[in-house]
Amino acid sequence: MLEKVLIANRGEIALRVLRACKELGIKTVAVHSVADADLMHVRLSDESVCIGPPSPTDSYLNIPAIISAMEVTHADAVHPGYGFLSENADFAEQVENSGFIFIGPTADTIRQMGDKVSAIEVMREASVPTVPGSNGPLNDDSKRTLKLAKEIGYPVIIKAAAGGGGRGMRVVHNEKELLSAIKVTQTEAKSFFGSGVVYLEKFLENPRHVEIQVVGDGKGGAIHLGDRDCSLQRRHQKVLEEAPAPGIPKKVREEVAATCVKACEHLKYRGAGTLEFLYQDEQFYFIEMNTRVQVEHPVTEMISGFDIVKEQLRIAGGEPLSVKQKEVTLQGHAFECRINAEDPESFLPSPGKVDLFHAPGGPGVRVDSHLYSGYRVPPYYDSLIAKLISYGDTREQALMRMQIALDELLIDGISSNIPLQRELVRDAGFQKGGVNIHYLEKKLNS
Ligand code: MV4
Repeated sequence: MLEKVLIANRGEIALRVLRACKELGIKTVAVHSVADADLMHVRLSDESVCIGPPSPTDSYLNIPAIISAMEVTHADAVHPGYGFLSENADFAEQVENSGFIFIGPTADTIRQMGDKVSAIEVMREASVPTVPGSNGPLNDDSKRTLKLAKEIGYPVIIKAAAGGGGRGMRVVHNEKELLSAIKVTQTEAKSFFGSGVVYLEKFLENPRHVEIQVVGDGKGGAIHLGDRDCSLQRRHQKVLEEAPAPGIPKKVREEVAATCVKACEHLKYRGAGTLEFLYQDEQFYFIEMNTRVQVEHPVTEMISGFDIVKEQLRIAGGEPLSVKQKEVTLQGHAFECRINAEDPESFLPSPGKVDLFHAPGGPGVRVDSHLYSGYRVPPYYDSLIAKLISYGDTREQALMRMQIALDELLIDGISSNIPLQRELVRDAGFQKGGVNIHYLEKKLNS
């Protein structure tokens, strides 16, 4: 088992990882920027190291500084959380080459999934359903590309292989726009990501974003922990998630999850991962895989009773999966509201001093947050300040509990999206369940 883990992240996820380490009796090292000395997990960790100036490039993305901190504190492993270096294959590689453990998949797996073209190829070979498309990079053969798009049918979407999270994509509605759209996307991709490789897919007009949580032991064993619906998003930022995804037929749900497990077994996938799908007309279409723990992992933990972060630590320590698939029972329903320090009208970040923080409670309520009264939200990082999670035996009960919890939650001194979340949990369309990825933006524009 791991003895000492360095937490290469900040905010709520750093605290989440710290708590998991403590439960497992693992010593902790917090690394933080100059702006983050007052973070809750820095206070609660066994040791802490300041790794640089506030700017993420100089601190949380500074690979030599983090590896040096592992050396001086004699940590044996690093947990990257989400964002920052969590999906950086070069970081994982340098960590391992320095004799430390990267808590996550191998550098090769991260690299393979970071390239969307190769991720799709791997999944397709493992019988995971994918979107009809080029099944590979587009080349200079314009005639062939035009023919392919015609066969697939417009609209189509051009995506950068190195993209993801909504950057480097372009929807094409007819053949006269196709070749120029490809050129623009290639040029853009080259400058954004350093690779101009692009691919083509059928553009799905009204899909939901449904993802499947998996965990692999790195030796060919894997399990899934069901699905989550993350369709409520604004500008590719998720706002409110739930598990399970409502209204999906049992057979469809179970079949896709089983193919995800098969794929992870085939890959010898190690650690926690998420396969992202678009879901439309009772069909799943794989689009990307995330090789990290995700912000929304708590909703899966609530319905499975399974601690995903503790399992990441155990697997990194060389232990087998703690449960078999048959022992995974998914029960009840969970929601997560992301609470951001942002202006409710403009959505611009709203850093500053939290004069008062009061967390809600009661049965089926969980708060993952690093906030405390008097904490100053720095302006340099993501605006996520809390995740409010509710659980219930039914979707209705979980939603009721979320409504009550949102009304109890108090954050004074800074602006937040609490008013938006209070409105969303009372929205008729959302209450009905199964809204698509365009629902929130349409609502906000009306
Ligand atoms: C798509 C799509 C429709 N058809 N691919 C956006 C982010 C990236 N992860 C993939 N994205 C999309 N890919 C096909 N073939 C629509 C989106 C999309 C989207 C996906 C998930 C969640 C929110 C979204 C918002 C706009 C577009």
